[in-house]
Amino acid sequence: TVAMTDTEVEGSGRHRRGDVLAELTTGRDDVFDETYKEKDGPKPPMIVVWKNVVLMTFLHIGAVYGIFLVPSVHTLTLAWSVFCFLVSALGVTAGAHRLWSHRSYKASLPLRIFLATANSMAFQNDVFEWARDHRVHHKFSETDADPHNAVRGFFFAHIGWLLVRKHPDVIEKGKKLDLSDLKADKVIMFQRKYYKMSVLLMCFTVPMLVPWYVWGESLWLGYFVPGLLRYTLVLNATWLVNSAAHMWGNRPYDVNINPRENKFVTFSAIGEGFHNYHHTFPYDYATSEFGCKLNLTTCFIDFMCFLGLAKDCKRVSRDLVLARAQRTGDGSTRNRSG
Ligand code: ST9
Ligand code: ZN
Ligand code: ZN
Repeated sequence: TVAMTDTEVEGSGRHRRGDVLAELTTGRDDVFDETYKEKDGPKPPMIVVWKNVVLMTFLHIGAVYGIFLVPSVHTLTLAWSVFCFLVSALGVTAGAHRLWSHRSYKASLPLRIFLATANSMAFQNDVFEWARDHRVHHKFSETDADPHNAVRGFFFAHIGWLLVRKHPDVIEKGKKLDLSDLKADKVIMFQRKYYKMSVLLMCFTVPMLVPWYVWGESLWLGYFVPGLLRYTLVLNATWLVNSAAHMWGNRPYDVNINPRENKFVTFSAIGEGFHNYHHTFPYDYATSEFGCKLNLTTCFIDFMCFLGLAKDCKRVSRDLVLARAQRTGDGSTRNRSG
């Protein structure tokens, strides 16, 4: 199910190698656009959205309260919380990110329904909006047109960008993206249409009701631990990719960009911390040259391929990775895992 294997690329000579790269990169709206220049003059004022500040504050207070409740929950509730963490995380990593933002593999209808449902459990905006913001993030990385521009500091990249109005360039550039593939996906349009209801159900109600119904956990504990605390942890694990992995770590593939290989983020974001690799080769379904290593999301996609529910995984050849690392990397080739 891997579309472009090493042998295929290696065995076909220099010219063919170029073709493969062209095939991977042309006509894509998630590849860095070097021609974009930020506008001169003063930056537009930051407009705080107080409603979001209040909601995010309460969410995090609720999550801290949830941490104190952890010792009093049933062991099965803890296991259920971990399960909900992993399902919602996959809805973001294997779903919104690798499938819908980057089209790095193909998924059958049942898998897309699962991933969209899991994505609603993660409550990070609907997939259409997530993928639109993510494509501008790659195409205009670390500029005014990047929604979570890490040049504006850790706090802005982590959560601050969700608390203020967007820079006008994000919207201006975002409107020019090709999003026809997302509009044509009925699963995505369905999730967008019923988004609020799906979040209420998947992010809060199901995580709370299952422990109550199946092993008699209190609704209170079910709401605060697998509900609020788990949700807040998934959010922060995701946001660390935008903040920490754009600031701390090695740059083995391209030293000219800010995204880095960050082991801690790789662990907490189930395989999404190989961020220097990912921004260099955004079309690689494994988001790393190491396949399944430290990368639960890649294992999951491989397993889906094995079941026949996914196919056509795009992969960058080892040759190409090595050549690129030699040409633009920071020299940390011995320890490319970050
Ligand atoms: C959340 C998202 O947390 C997290 C995403 C993280 C991404 C991470 C990526 C890293 C790599 C992947 C790794 C995954 C790891 C996962 C690990 C898991 C363990 N293009 O938005 P509005 C237009 S969400 C084109 O209101 P404002 C559009 O017309 C958390 N157009 O802008 C839109 O209308 P419509 C929960 C765009 O007013 C209109 O503008 N959610 C674009 O500036 C207005 O849009 C929240 O907290 C674009 N890019 O407000 C909600 N953008 O919608 C937070 C906008 O009809 N959001 N337009 O199309 C908001 O409240 C607001 O968006 C705002 C900005 C206040 C932030
Ligand atoms: Zn990034
Ligand atoms: Zn990406």
